Amino acid sequence: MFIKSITELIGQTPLIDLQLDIPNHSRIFAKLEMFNPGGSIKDRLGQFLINDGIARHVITAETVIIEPTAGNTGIGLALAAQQHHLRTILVVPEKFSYEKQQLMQALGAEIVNTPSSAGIKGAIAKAKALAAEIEHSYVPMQFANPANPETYYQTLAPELIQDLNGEKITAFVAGAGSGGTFSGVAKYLNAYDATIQNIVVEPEGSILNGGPAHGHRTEGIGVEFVPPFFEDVRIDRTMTISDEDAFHQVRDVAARLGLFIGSSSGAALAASLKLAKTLPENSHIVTIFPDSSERYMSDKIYEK
Ligand code: MET
Repeated sequence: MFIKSITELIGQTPLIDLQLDIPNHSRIFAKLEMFNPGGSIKDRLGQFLINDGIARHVITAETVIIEPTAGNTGIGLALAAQQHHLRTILVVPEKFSYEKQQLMQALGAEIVNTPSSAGIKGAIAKAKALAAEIEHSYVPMQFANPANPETYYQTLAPELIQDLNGEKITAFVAGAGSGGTFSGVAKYLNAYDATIQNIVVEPEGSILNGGPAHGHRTEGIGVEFVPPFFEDVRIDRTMTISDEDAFHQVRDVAARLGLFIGSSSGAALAASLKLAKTLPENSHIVTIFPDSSERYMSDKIYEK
């Protein structure tokens, strides 16, 4: 394969049949998004948000990009912004992994940290405040921009259909942070086959199940407010997964399948396995593995 820019490698990731031994012969397929060049599913989003801003003339040569992020969206944005030499400021709650923050800076982005206790809402507020101060700034705002679900509607979702080559999908299972991946893919899949069930995954401490908001170790998913993108998508079930269950899967797939996955992938797999038990024989579950464990080594992701 010959390429002229690393960004040519965004998308067209593999879909793996995990070949798990599930008693009712159901199969779980996972989209391996860690194979994007920036190491996560958010490369797709970064590229789409920058191209969308340029197409709408809200991004010009002098624009300063500002975005609140848990890190992966920041890496994706920094990668795309670098191609256009755009100054990029990423607002990141300090709790998010050291590796992700180093990678954003290595790509040339500046980081502004906000207190972990203020959550992602604190980072959103800080990004808005910076945008009000800094001239020629543009906040893509992944938490509200319809281009976020649109990214996955146009790229990842059709890839799933192609990858499966006509195999029926029983359920789509995905975590939600901004909610863009879940909503965009669910919408596309339901237009293709309305019988596909959409299952959203959150860690304990996220609010979708009505429980109290609190911190969790599972990183990159979990919401402090219901994503606006959920308004026009059918959610068949919300599954709340403990950190313990998510990290158990992280260790298990490394040991058994040779796969390095982050904790949001671990949560998606834990939910898929629980769901499989409730589905008919020979069901097909499709899920997403957003990133790799390698960007969480400083958080001791493999230690019990
Ligand atoms: N996963 C998205 C990001 O990396 C949203 C995180 S919200 C917990 O920015």
